[in-house]
Amino acid sequence: MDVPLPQRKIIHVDMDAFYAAVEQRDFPQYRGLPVVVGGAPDSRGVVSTASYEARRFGIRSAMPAAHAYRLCPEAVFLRPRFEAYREASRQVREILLRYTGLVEFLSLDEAFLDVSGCSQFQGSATLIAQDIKQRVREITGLTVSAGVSYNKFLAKIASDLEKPDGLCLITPKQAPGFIEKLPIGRFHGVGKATEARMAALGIATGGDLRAWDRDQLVRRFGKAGHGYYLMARGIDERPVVADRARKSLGAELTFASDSTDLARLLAQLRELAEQVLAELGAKGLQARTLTVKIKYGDFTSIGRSKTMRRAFGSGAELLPHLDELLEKTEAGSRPVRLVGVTLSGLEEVEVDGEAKQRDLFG
Ligand code: TTP
Ligand code: MG
Repeated sequence: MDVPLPQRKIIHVDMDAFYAAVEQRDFPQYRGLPVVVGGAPDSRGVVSTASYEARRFGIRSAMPAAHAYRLCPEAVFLRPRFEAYREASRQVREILLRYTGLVEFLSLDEAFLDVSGCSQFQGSATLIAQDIKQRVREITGLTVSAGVSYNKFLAKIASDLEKPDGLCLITPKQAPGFIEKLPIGRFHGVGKATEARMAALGIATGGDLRAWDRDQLVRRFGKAGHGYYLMARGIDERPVVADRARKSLGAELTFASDSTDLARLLAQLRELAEQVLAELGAKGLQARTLTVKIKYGDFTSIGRSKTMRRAFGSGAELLPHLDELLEKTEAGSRPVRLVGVTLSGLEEVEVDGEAKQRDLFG
């Protein structure tokens, strides 16, 4: 027998144009201008993010910086300052943990909170979200968008609806209407490849997805098909997992075309490692094990790992090992489709009793 679960209250917060917003905060001369943070326009680097002014020119994350330059040559192109982003992220982390210990940080600029058990503001998740936005603005000088709903999937959709500086609620009653029109690529777990497969089946929106029965979806998409079936009906029972329970952190990237260029693979691995390290720092964690993942052109994957004697939290300790692990693969001779970096053996950094303080809030 199915026992109905009590309705949860989930908030998803996502900083607005995060890296670019930090630059505009720290360098007032860039405010109101198109700002592009990432690789140099005359390099093979890519755009990390662009200010909303720059987005009007069509500039987007992950676009080659050279392309961004062609779209808007007068934009201000800046190299990332990860230390500043880590610091802002740390401040936001502290703010969020004051509401509940049930906070799951997804990246430097994004987190889920389960506030079902919170008594502040008579338990109103919308008022809590409003308060979070105000505190983030006061303490960091940055804006954050928040989405409120009864599960993770819809809270994440909601945070994006009124960006920047948005606050949006999707109630159980409104959910079917949103999902009906939602492009399939916005569903949790639907990446580019799945999106294309769905398109081939005539599934472009949540409404199209809903027309498929569970067995058909499972036959086509395996276990994920079951998840799609539920999501199309507004059901997503994934819990918010506090970071203490986390086992590993990682990032990966699929190339537009397979590569045998070792220098390029290494450069990409370094970028991914920087990203994961930033996330690691944002969560107040250190790691012991580094894993490099490679997927070859024929879709076979391998991982090569190294466990350090002491936990590490910075690039100086980690970056030299990327080279060494990459050499233990067939990259260079065999075409590579995807590279990834994972950090595991995570432990909390003990500084100024910060971890203890977290326990108090938890
Ligand atoms: P996002 O939250 O995706 O983007 P954003 O915060 O810049 O803009 P918004 O949320 O308002 O749409 O990513 C957060 C940060 O992560 C972003 O500022 C830079 C970094 N990032 C990359 O380095 N590469 C990427 O491809 C993406 C998407 C983000
Ligand atoms: Mg963001």
